[in-house]
Amino acid sequence: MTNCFIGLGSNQQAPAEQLQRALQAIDALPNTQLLAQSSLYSSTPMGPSDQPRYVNAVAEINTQLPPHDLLKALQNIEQQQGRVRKGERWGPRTLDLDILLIGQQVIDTSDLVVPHYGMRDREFVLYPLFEIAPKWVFADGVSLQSLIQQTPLNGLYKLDLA
Ligand code: ROI
Repeated sequence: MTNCFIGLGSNQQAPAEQLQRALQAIDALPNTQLLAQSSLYSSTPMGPSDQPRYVNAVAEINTQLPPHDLLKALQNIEQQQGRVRKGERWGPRTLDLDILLIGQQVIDTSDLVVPHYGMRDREFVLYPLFEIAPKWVFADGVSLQSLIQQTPLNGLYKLDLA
């Protein structure tokens, strides 16, 4: 039983609904419960700027799935929600599900790197994570709070949804 944080992102085909559906699908995975979810945030695209703004969120789950099984399960959800992997680097996407953290585990394999390699400098990951895990400290002693203090919002704001 391991607590794990997942980053969600979408900028295509009703992004907020994509995230809501993905959260339900994650909660329905075997031996997995959704423990917490952040607000939904509107964020400035990282990468090519000629794409729509993203909706981002972070979820905390408890799962007994081994990391690579969890990765496969998340990739299945991405595909079920119409994700097509195109060649374009950092282009628009219907649904992106990233494993950010699995407790304090460090994983470094060709298809899975945990903690997620880019998360420490992405405001659209740090702020939603901070909402649900304000006391998080990385294995090297760096606190999430200290990262937040040095990371500008870059246009990030909470969506006001019913
Ligand atoms: N930009 C934002 N703001 N949010 C994302 O989730 C996101 N995901 C990506 C890239 C294309 C890097 N840019 C993003 O994969």
